[in-house]
Amino acid sequence: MELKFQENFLWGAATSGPQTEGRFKKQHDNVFDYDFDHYQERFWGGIGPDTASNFFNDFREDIKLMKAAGLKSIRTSIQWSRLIDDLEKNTVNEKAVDFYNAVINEFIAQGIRPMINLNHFDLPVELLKTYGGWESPHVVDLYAGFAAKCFAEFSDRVSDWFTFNEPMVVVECAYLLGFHYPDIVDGKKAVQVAYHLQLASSLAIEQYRKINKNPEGRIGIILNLTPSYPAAEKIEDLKAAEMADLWQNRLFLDASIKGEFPEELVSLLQEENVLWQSEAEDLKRIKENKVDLLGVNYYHPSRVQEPEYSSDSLAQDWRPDKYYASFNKRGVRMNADRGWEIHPQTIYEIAKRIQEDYGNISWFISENGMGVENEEHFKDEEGQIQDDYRIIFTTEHLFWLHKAIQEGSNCFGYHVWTPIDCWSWRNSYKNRYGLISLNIHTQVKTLKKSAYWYKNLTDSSLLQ
Ligand code: BGP
Repeated sequence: MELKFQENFLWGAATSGPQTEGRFKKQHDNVFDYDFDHYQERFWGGIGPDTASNFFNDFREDIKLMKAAGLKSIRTSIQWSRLIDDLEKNTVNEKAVDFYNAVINEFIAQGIRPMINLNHFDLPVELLKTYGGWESPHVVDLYAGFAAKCFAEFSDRVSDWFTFNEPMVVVECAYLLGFHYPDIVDGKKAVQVAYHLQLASSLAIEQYRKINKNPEGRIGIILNLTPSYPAAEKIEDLKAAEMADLWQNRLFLDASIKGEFPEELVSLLQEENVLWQSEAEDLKRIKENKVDLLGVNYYHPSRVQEPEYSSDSLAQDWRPDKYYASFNKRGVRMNADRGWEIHPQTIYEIAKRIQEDYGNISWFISENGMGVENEEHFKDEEGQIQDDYRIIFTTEHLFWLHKAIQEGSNCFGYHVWTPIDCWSWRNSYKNRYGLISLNIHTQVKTLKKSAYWYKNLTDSSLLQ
């Protein structure tokens, strides 16, 4: 098999500030720093984000390794909790500006195009404690101010911007499932937080249109799209799949690309008496500030069936999953280490949907990858990790992406998660995703077999 991708296809990788930089000289703690300080035992191996992969100190060496792994582009993030000195007055910290300038300049010097995301779950914890975080419209305004500072400082050299990474993860993990701090389980609050995250994204875009200094500049959002497959072709499961899709995908997708929340969702939330509080003026700003491009993070599909109502669940407060139940299908391919189904064809279906239902907007795969435990067991005699499973995983996903592009999908790139093994939310270093391995004791970083494979691919744009 030989598949050629278009000449200017953007091959790269994705990472984030909070998962790589470490806490060195940071102005504020974000919610994960705070969570770790108070509930260390909740993190795999009791390891928090203190050092991470030491990007703050090692970024020049790390970027050289990324170049060796064939990256032509990178998506990372600027941490609000590092850039801003006084969160209320929105004043920048000059040393942090110097750091991000040095990082951006180094990427450019090494021929790697920097794409910058403004929020990767990393709300400064003071804003949570003082205002209730994303429950508060004031935090939305502060975020738009932070975004404005980023555009003013860096948009002369950065042409691709993203307002949020996976806002639905903040809503679900922090307000419904109790996975992320502040571990609130409250459907009504979750709905309000979802609305505020969308509003914050739109207000950041509004700022961008005023401040951007780059004629080629564009701004988008990164969404974790999880097509929902019904368990069976029966009306109850089909309905469940539609509801999961409305909540998990269409809420942010419609609002970001079409400028409006799905009508079906708004009516339902209204009927249930949990619709968000909104101002007409803000809904207008959401309508006026649509994205230019879309990033899609794809790891696994979602499989749903009709929910089973018990008297307990009926007594609970409103939650979106009262309309659907997620389940793991038996007999499918799994990445057992992470507990995620492997279903590469879904990438093709996502592409088709963007093409048919979302005006074939310019988009790219902003994250896709395979998290594996105990990779040191796959070392050869020279000490190189032989991660053939990762090469197969990536090849299969790219096969389906290529097919969609051949059929007219407006996809301009692919970013693997992630260049160098990084720290992760609660899972810490349990699952490794990198093209480059990290020894967390010595901070030595070594290219895996997949890094050499990726370089061949990105130099030739030829998938074999
Ligand atoms: C995405 C996040 C990344 C990364 C990845 C892998 O949802 O945007 O930050 O963490 O998932 O997930 P995990 O590290 O939990 O295995």
